[in-house]
Amino acid sequence: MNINIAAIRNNYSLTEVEAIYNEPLLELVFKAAAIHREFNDTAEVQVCTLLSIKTGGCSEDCAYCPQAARYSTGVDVQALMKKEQVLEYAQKAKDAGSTRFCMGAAWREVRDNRDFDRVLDMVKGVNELGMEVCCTLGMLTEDQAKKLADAGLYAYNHNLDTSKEHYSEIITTRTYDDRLETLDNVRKAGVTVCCGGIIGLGETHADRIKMLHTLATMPEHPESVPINALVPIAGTPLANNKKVDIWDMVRMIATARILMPKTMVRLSAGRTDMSVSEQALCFLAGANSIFAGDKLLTTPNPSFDEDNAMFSLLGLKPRAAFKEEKQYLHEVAGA
Ligand code: SAM
Ligand code: DTB
Ligand code: SF4
Repeated sequence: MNINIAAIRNNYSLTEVEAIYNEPLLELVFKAAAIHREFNDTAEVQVCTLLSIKTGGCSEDCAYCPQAARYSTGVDVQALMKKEQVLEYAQKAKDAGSTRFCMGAAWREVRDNRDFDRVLDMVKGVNELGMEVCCTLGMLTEDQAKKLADAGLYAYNHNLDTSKEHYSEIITTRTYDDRLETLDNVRKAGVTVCCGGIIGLGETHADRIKMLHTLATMPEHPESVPINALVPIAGTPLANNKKVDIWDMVRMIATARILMPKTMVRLSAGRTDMSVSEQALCFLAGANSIFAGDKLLTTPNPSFDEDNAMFSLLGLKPRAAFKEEKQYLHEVAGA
């Protein structure tokens, strides 16, 4: 199939997405790499550090999640962290080279209470450190999204996880439309959108294609799309799912890159099970962001040292904070 390299589109048909996804693997990687070179600096990888600011005890039934209260996963419930402690983590992450800091809470949704006010305060504090601040706190109203924006929030992570059709096999305590509504509220508040999914949930290739189609046909592409490989967690219904094949990860990343040329495609959960060569393939296929630090939210991740060694081996460099905004201001100033 001929891919129109020059255009950013959001009117793909499902058949078009299917055709891209099903290209012979190396052909797909080659095309994704060409588009990546055309739209982005391929040496740059955004480094984002995650911190679980409120852990465990979640009321939802997401079948993959170590933090759902209803599964015995051995994750200890922890109340909302103190702002000072969060800022200490953020400063450490910044010193280690991260330019984005993402705070996660095991909440179904945000409630208008003192805990939310404390999160707003944390957002302000991390923003003042000069980092791009991201949160993932569950469902949001438009008013809550605006409050987060006013506090300086740069991005909001809210994943679709899988296709609309497969969603109810994985989560029954909320709907796909609930997810889409929160994403809409985030957009309306002028916060950038980080939205992706997980592979290895027992979904079919058709489900993956449908999820990518949903993402790529949003009125605006998400600025960032995390692609997670399921980290199977003992005690959850998906504990015994098969390990995700690296070629499936590469195929997802390459298709996402072709469909959404300027989006940050994040090689997310699952890196501890991947070799450097496998991760290099993902970067070649268009991944240009990772989560760094030895913990994701509750599960292990490669250390800063391991990632630094990988970056120097592959000739990659961390992307600066607020790069898009700086470029925009530069262009507006006519420089
Ligand atoms: N509670 C909020 C929510 O659900 O949006 C925010 C935190 S939640 C843990 C953030 C995302 O982590 C989920 O949407 C899911 O995509 C990802 N995630 C959770 N457990 C995972 C696992 N075991 N393997 C891979 N990704 C996982
Ligand atoms: C995303 O897509 N992946 C990250 C982040 N967004 C919040 C979370 C991965 C969590 C993996 C399981 C854990 O560490 O608890
Ligand atoms: Fe886990 Fe978020 Fe689902 Fe809660 S809502 S169980 S934290 S993924």
